[in-house]
Order: sequence, then structure tokens, then C-alpha cells
Amino acid sequence: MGVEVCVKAAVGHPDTLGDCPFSQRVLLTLEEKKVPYEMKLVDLQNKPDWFLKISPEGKVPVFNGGDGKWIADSDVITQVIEEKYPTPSLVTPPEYASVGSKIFSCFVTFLKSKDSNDGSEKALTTELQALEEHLKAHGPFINGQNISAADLSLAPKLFHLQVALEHFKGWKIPENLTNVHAYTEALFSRESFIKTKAAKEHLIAGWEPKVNA
Ligand SMILES: N[C@@H](CCC(=O)N[C@@H](CS)C(=O)NCC(=O)O)C(=O)O
Repeated sequence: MGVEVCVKAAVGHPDTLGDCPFSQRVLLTLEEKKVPYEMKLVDLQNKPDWFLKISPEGKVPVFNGGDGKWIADSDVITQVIEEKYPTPSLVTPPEYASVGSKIFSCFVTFLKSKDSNDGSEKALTTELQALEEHLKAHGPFINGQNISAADLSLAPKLFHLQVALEHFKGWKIPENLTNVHAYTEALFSRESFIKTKAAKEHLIAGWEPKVNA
């Protein structure tokens, strides 16, 4: 048995790759390391019994390295992949591992915000500015010349941020954050990213109920 990974199917399209940033992170890690894998799409609105057996919490991604043992959580899964397939190394040095790590939660708060004066936009731009400063000093990737795990975690989240905020709020990453713009362009144009990304319409459909809750 080879490597298998269960990921989210698109909302309303059970045969199409969906919009889970944690699932894409695992797929990106496998693609960058050129590990062959079988992808299983899971309809999270109608979870099949076989899936609930291997993922009791009902969450994707779950990963099986070929030994039939299913592992949950993208933090754990990407660590296991790194240990099993060390080349090319995607290890991010500990001092850079948390760069950009608050961006996703700030994005979600701002996306769901109905009060334009609640500080959520400012909180997000502060985090993006911090990423800008880091990339200016150490870029083009978080760990310099080579892509690493922290970039593969952040890339799908920045894609969600870009697509969802433009769609729901007409908001764009400030133009003066030139290093962040170059970074997203470099990430989103990688073969691994193009192969594993969700279509914009599925990403928007995935956020719709949360934005209008
Ligand atoms: N901490 C987990 C988060 C995984 C997660 O939240 N996945 C979502 C989809 S993006 C999920 O499976 N949600 C369950 C559901 O929607 O029923 C990870 O990093 O893998």
C-alpha cells in the first residue's frame, strides 16, 4: 500500500478538490518532495463511514504513510513526511517557524467582521507588515532562497485571504507591501501550488456560510 491522503472535496462537488488550506499544505509538502500519493476526496457535508473510522474527529487532512496507520493534523502529518522523506529538506529553522502564523486568524476575524471600526483590518495589516519586514530582511521565502515548511503552511492561507477578502469586502493586500506581493506571486505560480489549489468559486462557496452567519 502506498501513501494516501484524505482531503476536503469542494462544497456541492464531491468529485472536485476542495478548499481546505490544511489539506493543501499536506499536498504541497508531498508535491515538493515528489512523493507519489493517492488522494481521496471527502465530502465533509456527508462524511462516509469509512472516513469516520480513520478520522474519528471527522477532520481532514488525514494521512497514511503506507503502513495503514492514519494520522490527523497537518502539523503532525508534515512532520512525519519530513522524517520519512528528508530530501529535499523543507525544515524551517525554529527562529522562523512562526513567521506569518497569526495572519490566518486575523484574516478570518476581519472577513467575518461586520463592524468596520473594530480594529480587525488594522490587526491584519499589522501582521502582513511584519511579514513584509521579515521578507525584506530574509526573503524571498521565509527561510531565504529555498521554500520550506513555513511557506507551505502559509501559502494556502494567503490564497484564501486574497480571494475571499477581494470577493466579500473588495479588499486587497496594500500595494506598498511589495515583498508580500512578490512572495504570493512566487508561491501561487509554483507547479505544486497550481496542481493542489482550490478553484476560486469553490473557495468562495466554502466561506459564504461563515461570512453570512
Ligand atoms: N488543525 C487541523 C485543522 C484541520 C481542519 O480544521 N480541517 C477542516 C477543513 S479545512 C475540517 O476537517 N473540518 C471538519 C468539518 O468541516 O466537518 C490541521 O491542521 O490539520
